[in-house]
This record gives sequence, C-alpha cells and structure tokens, in this order.
Amino acid sequence: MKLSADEVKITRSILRASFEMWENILDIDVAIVGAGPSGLTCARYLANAGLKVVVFERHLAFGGGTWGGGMGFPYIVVEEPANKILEECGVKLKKMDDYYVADSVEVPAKLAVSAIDAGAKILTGIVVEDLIVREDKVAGVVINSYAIEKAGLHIDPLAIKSKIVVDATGHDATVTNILVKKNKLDLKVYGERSMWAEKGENQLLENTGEIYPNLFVCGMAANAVKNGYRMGAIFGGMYISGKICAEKIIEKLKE
Ligand code: 48H
Repeated sequence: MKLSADEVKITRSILRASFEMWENILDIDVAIVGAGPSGLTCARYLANAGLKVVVFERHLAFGGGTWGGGMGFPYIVVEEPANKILEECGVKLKKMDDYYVADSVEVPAKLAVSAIDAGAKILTGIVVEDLIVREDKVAGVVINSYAIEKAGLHIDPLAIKSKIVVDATGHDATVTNILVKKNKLDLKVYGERSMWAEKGENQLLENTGEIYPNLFVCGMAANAVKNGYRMGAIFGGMYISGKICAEKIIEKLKE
C-alpha cells in the first residue's frame, strides 16, 4: 500500500471547503453565541425545525461549563423533565435519589453530535465581539478569531447577518453586555445572585426569551441578565431553557 499526501492538494481542499462553508453562512436564521449546554440544546431544536443555525464558540472545544462536572468530579445532575431532552440525544442517565446523574463528558459530546446531525453548524475558535444593530433591532453578529483576540492583535472583524441572535454565553452574558454598553441602552445586566439551586433553576425558565428586538437569551446568561440565582452542578434548567428559547424563536419567525 502507498499513501498519497500532496501538500498543495491538502491545503486546497481545506481552503475550498472553508470558503464554501463561510459563503453558505453569511446570511442565516439564527446565530447562537456559546456552545454550552443551553446553546447546543437550542441549536438542535432550531435545526430540527428546518432553520439555518450557526453556533459560534470562542474556545476550540464545545460544551462550555459541562466538562468538569461538579468540582472536577465527572458527573452532573439533571432533574425531571429535563432528562427527556438528554435521552433524545442518547445520553445514558442513572437515577439517584430524586435526580438523574449523567457523565459530564458524554453529555456535551452527544448534545453536539445531535445538534450537528440535526443540521446546525458549530464553529469553534470564533468570538462574537460585537453585534450588527439596525434601527434598534439586532441584525447579526460581528466575529473574529479567538487566536486574534488572545494575541491582542488589532485586526478588524467580519460580520454575519442573522434574523435572530441568541446570547448563550453563560455567567458573563457577554453578548447582552456588549449590546448594552455599546448602544447606551437602558436595559440593565444585573449579574447573577448567590446559589439557590431550586429557585435558580426555575427562574431560568422565566428569564429565557427575547430581551431586545431579535436578541434572545438562554441558559445561565438569562439569570445573569436578570439577577437570578446560580444553581451549581444541576443542569436540567440549561437544557429546558435552550428548548424554550428555540420554541420562542420558532414562534417569532412564523410572524
Ligand atoms: C463566542 C462565547 C462568547 C463570545 C462566551 O457557560 P456555558 O456552559 O453556558 P450555559 O448557560 O449554556 O451553561 C451554564 C453552565 O455551564 C454553568 O456554568 C452552570 C450550570 N453554572 C451554575 C453555577 O452555579 O455556576 O457556555 C457558554 C459558552 C462558553 O463555551 C464560552 O466559551 C462561550 O459561551 N462564549 N463564545 N463568543 N463572545 N462568550
């Protein structure tokens, strides 16, 4: 057997595939910022509804705050009815006390595979550093390479048009913070409150939704914006928040 490995052909294949991909996502239905549990769940439901969805994730790995489980112990806890969302993705759950326990590496892996299989595109190593705002409505995301951000280089970004943008950036609610600061809005980002797991999980569901025209917030970012409680290593609210967010977006895009 002789393997063929031509450097020019390898490079050309990568460049052509990349240009094709970028050209195809310049104008999309939904841009989700953050590939944590809420963003990946939201992406799967939106893609299943036939929408053109791209998830932009700053880091090279998807999964956000799931990998390390609780304090590095590789398990997370999920309450009913969120177990059903993970079961749809083929995650194996173990019943313990009143909860379900899941492997903190299996969960993000299967959420990501399920979102990709549904048709969502996940782009890692890409930071959303600004938004396109037109006549008091969000109209897209302004993106840059994480490597450029990390190196502190002043290199101008590129932009993607999107009907809807989702802030699924977790504790820092970075997208909402950018929108508020740059556009001098009255909308206030309060930051999250200290831990109260049960209240935090339930607030998350109420706090999920559209907070500015075409900007939706889900997951921990929803509680961060509205001063909801944090909840530690219980994740059910993240998946349900992602699902509720997708349902609200689908409803809005029907209008
Ligand atoms: C691109 C960005 C940007 C940006 C951030 O933190 P996450 O896992 O978010 P959620 O809300 O889906 O899940 C929260 C959960 O992981 C958690 O932290 C819990 C339950 N905490 C409870 C507690 O008490 O502590 O993921 C957000 C993702 C991360 O991967 C970031 O890298 C990414 O968003 N991100 N990506 N552009 N500007 N900002």
